[in-house]
Formats: sequence, C-alpha cells, structure tokens
Amino acid sequence: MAENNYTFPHTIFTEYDKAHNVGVFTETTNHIYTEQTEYQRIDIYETPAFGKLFSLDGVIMTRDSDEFVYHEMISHVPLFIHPNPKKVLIIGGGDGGTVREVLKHDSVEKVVLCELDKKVVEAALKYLPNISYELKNPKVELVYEDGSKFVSQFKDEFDVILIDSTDPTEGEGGLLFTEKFYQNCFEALNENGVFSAQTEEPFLKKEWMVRAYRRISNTFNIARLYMGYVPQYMPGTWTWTFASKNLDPIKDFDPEKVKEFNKELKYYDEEVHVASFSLPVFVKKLISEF
Ligand code: AAT
Repeated sequence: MAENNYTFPHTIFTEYDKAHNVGVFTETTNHIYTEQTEYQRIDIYETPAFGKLFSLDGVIMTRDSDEFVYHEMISHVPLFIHPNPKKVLIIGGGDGGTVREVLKHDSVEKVVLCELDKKVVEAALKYLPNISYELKNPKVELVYEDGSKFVSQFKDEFDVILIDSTDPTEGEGGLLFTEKFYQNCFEALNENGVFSAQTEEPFLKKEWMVRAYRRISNTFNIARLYMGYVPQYMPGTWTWTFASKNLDPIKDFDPEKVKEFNKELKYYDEEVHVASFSLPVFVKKLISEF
C-alpha cells in the first residue's frame, strides 16, 4: 500500500466571503509584508501555487501567476477601440499592473494613476516588481487621493479612463461605484473618450454587477459588459464594463490593429476581444431585467 506522506500545510492564507460563507485557501511559505494603513490592511505573501499574492483586508487583489488576465482585459479592450489614445487616467490599481499594460501602447504619452493609498504603491514597488515596474516610467504621474474627488475637476481631458478599484463592499471602493462618479468620468473624457471599469461578477456579486453596469449605461451613450476567466478572484470569472461617448466596442474594433501589435500579450487577442462581449444566457438575462 502506498505510504501517505501528506502533511497539511500550517501557514495558510484564507479569503473568506462573510456574506456567503464561502472561501478559498492557499498555502504560504513567507509572509513578506504586512501593514495596517490609514485605509486598509495590506499583506503580501509568497505562495507555492501562485507566486506573490497581494491582499487588502484579506481579499486577494492580485498575484503573480494570473494577474495578466485582469490587467490585460481592463486595458486592451478600451485602448484598442480608441483611434489614438494619448492621455489615460487610471483610478485605483496602485499595484501597477494596469499601468504596465496601458504603456504597451506606443501612442500613450501620459498616464495619471490616482490611487487612494500611497502604501499600496510603495509595497508594490518593493515586493511585486513583475507587476509594478512601469510605475517608475516618466510618462506616469502618481496622485494619492480619492479618485471620486480627483476626477471631478476635469472636463474633456482624457482619452481613456480605467477604474481598477477594490470591491464596492470593501474599504473606500464604494466611492468608485456611484452614478455621480461615473458621470464625472463621462465629463472628464474628451469626445472620442473610452472607459472601462471592473464591475464584479455574476455568481456571488450579481447585485453589484448589475448595479454597476446599470449606472454606467445610464451615464454613457454606449455601455457593454464583457467577461473573462479570472481565477484570482473568487469564484473565477469576472466582468468589466466598456463605455464610451460614441465608439462601439465591436463595430469600431479593427482586429488588424491587434494582429500587428508588437508587444507580448498572454490572454487578450483579437478573438478574445470579440468573444468577451458574448455573454452567457443567465448574464444577459441579469443585465436586461432592469
Ligand atoms: N490591479 C488589481 C488590484 C486592485 S487594487 C484596487 C486599488 O484601488 C487598491 O489599491 C485601493 O487602495 C484602491 N482604491 C480603493 N478605493 C479607492 C478610491 N476611492 N480612490 C482611489 N483608489 C482607490 C483591484 C482589485 C479588484 C478586486 C476584485 N475583487
């Protein structure tokens, strides 16, 4: 009989969803960083399965193994729709993953990153180098402020706005899910402006997904929900909402531009772009019932 050498790991990270009494766990080999900031508790762990794992208040924000999915999808879907994106505003996203993807587009001249918590940026620069390395690019301006306040000062300013926020139920993330906030983003975009926001998922967070989508579609001329496989966020799929003043994410999409792109992408391509807007029946139903 085969010997059972299995020992249960004793250093474990758990993410626990109190609203639904479900969770995930991951063995950790090193607790690299922990700090209670003015806004939230930051932790970074080394894990055998996923590489570095970064959490806020015990909720996974990103991890080395599969961060590319979320960061590529929030960035390239809108950036490939805009004819010539030059000036980009990212709200949240202090780990730098979205900045890294945005800067793969050579037309981009300036990225403003508005992150509430400076400690997130500092920790990412120190401990998550694969994700954060473009935060030091001279095209990037870092602003430490509540994004809902920051965006309200602009009119016709940005080509692209991306909302890389925490969940609306965590920390200050809720400020980035109000209709007023989306209206201010609309105002801050110029005529060809495009927008993408992370909008939760249709299994455990369906109320918030629908609410966010609905508020965005009440505000923008065009709004379309899109989906992807994002294992790092329980339960494993995620949605974003593309919105714009006049550009359509399918009709105005040129697959040749993606085929000619000379930077490495691991998830997004011209087929994924189109496919991500084909929603499963129950998701279409959820967002059309309102
Ligand atoms: N790139 C994937 C990581 C994130 S982190 C989201 C960031 O939003 C956090 O660093 C948090 O400090 C910042 N944030 C929260 N509220 C605000 C605000 N009001 N203004 C500016 N920044 C803010 C996204 C994780 C998605 C999780 C999905 N489950």
